Amino acid sequence: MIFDILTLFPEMFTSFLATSIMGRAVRRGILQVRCYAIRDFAKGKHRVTDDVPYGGGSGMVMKPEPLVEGIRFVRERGPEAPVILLSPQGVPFVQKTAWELAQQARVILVCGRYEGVDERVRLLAVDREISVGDFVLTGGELAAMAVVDASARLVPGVLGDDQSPLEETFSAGLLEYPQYTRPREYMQHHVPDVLLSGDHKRIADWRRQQSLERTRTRRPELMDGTAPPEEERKRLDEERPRS
Ligand code: 4GY
Repeated sequence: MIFDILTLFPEMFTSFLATSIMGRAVRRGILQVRCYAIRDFAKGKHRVTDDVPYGGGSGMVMKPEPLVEGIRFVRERGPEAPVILLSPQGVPFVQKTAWELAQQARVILVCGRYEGVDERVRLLAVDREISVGDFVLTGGELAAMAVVDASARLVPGVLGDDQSPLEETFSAGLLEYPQYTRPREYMQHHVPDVLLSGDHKRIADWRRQQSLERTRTRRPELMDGTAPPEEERKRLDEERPRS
């Protein structure tokens, strides 16, 4: 999978792409990430990328020309790819979005800075706009890294064979259950006995109960929907009386 990223600060991505799971995927060639400096597409001696907002107000706005020019350049260098702008005005990025992007051969991410991006960039050069959360960052770079990380780890071969993204939080539509490792007792807190029982059925039941309870108390909106989580739906369907 290829990510092409347009940013004013390509150096922000260096350690992210060199470290841990992402670093290994890049070295193996399963993941390819190319960063392009928006400033390289700005004209004039000073290569200015921002300007004052029409209508007044504080802060600066990203000029349209360097962004539109940069996006055109990147699009021409590779297979067809959706152009995605990261901003708080975007459609919420959720696990389902990550699965969807992980199917793409290439994705182009555009990182804004300052107070915003000239509206004509969206109109002329952007296919979709996504937000990683209801907060305001100083730039789209951290959001882009979140999108790359969450999507790339779903590409076959990126995670080790012992880690499956299919049985984790949000895949089941519920929050993850509590996890423990050694030591058995730490600061007077014991690992729950059930996890030492060796009874796989009891362990699975306990974990599901914990997931349900955790979701109910922390994220009730994940449960108040009409659709029950996938796993529960299957079970309910099997138990359904048929006439
Ligand atoms: N939240 N989700 C986000 C963000 C910074 C002004 C446009 C977010 O995705 N991006 O806060 N981005 C803004 C800063 C220009 C990007």
